[in-house]
Amino acid sequence: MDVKTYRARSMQEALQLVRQDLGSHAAVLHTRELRGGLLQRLLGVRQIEVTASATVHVPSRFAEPLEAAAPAGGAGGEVCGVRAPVQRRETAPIPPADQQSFRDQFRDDLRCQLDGLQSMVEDLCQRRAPATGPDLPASLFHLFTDLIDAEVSEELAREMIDRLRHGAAPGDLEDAVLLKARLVRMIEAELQVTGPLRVTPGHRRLVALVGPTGVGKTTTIAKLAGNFHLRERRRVGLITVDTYRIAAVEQLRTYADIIDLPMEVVATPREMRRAVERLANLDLILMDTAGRSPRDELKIQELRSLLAEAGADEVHLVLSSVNSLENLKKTVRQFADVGVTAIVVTKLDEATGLGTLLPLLRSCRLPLSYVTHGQNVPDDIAAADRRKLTRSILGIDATS
Ligand SMILES: Nc1nc2c(ncn2[C@@H]2O[C@H](COP(=O)(O)OP(=O)(O)OP(=O)(O)O)[C@@H](O)[C@H]2O)c(=O)[nH]1
Ligand SMILES: [Mg+2]
Repeated sequence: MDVKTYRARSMQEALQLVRQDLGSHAAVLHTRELRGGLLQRLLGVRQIEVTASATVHVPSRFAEPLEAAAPAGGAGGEVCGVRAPVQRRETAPIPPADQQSFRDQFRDDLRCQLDGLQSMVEDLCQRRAPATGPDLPASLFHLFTDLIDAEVSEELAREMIDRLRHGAAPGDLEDAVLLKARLVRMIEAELQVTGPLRVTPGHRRLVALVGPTGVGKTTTIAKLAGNFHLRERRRVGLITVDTYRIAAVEQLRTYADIIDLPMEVVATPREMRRAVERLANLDLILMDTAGRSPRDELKIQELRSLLAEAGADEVHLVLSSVNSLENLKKTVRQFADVGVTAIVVTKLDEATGLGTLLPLLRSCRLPLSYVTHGQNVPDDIAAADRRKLTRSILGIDATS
């Protein structure tokens, strides 16, 4: 059986190869667009594969629409010069002169359809990947791959490279340093931060930390308490509403004892009111909460009423940087009801790439307050800093 495969950058080129090799009567058996490697896709390089045969006679891939369009009884058409056999039907014979005009009509119709299809596909490719067209300069290509390596979503990476490209004068595209500096500024602008908690002596501020289980809420509370009490000499107290597990209460109590802080354990809204009253003369009350599965609607509502009863000034949602973007987005959505005002990101020391923060913050429109980068209390915490985070995302040495 004589079946051959041809590859080219366009359908027209592929069919030309078929014609040259197998002659104008070859049958097109199958066509497809190959996905290609990442590099080819990024550069917008297309590859079309056509399978054809000079001897096999089966209905061509192009035959069906032609048959429908053609008058009954056609013995076969020519597809851009390549024969496309059609199934025979029992119909009245067509005079030879008419057969010729049918074939001509066939060919013209098919050419129109193919041209239309090709420009539609090209148009779609351009719309999907405007920044990564065939002539993407190497400097931008490297920045694009840097963003992908940092786990920035492909959509946002494309958008940033596109903005860089369109904002650049022709000479700028050769200047890798300049482009990188612009990308740094672009990322910094994406990262909204709150700065450290504003704790003023004599003005009690109540800050609650909420989030899924095991993300580091209690450890972060201990770090904040340690810093504000031991280093900034503020009067700090702790409340825990995590009464589901004795170990959780004991965990916070251990920190309260070490740092020497008052601590209240609260199980009901009524107890909450009294606890807040007892700590009323402090500068900062930090409230620890039980890890909530974002799927547990009832517990989220319970948390909401406790926070409302406490009159929390700020609610920080604690998220682990180890989680996937989809997971993080889902968590943010499911905690939306408790009135989150900022995001704390933990476990930066364990993250493989911090680029997920960019699409996350863009989608939830919340600022970052703190980041934590280890288990040491109270050291491994810092107020979120745009410049440092951007450098971490792009893997730029902190000293450069
Ligand atoms: N590597 C690393 N580990 C951390 C960090 N923050 C917290 N952890 C660890 O994460 C684990 C869970 O921390 P917890 O503070 O108990 O987490 P939690 O959110 O209070 O957990 P639940 O109360 O069970 O919901 C502990 O082993 C912490 O030491 C961090 O920034 N980096
Ligand atoms: Mg805890």
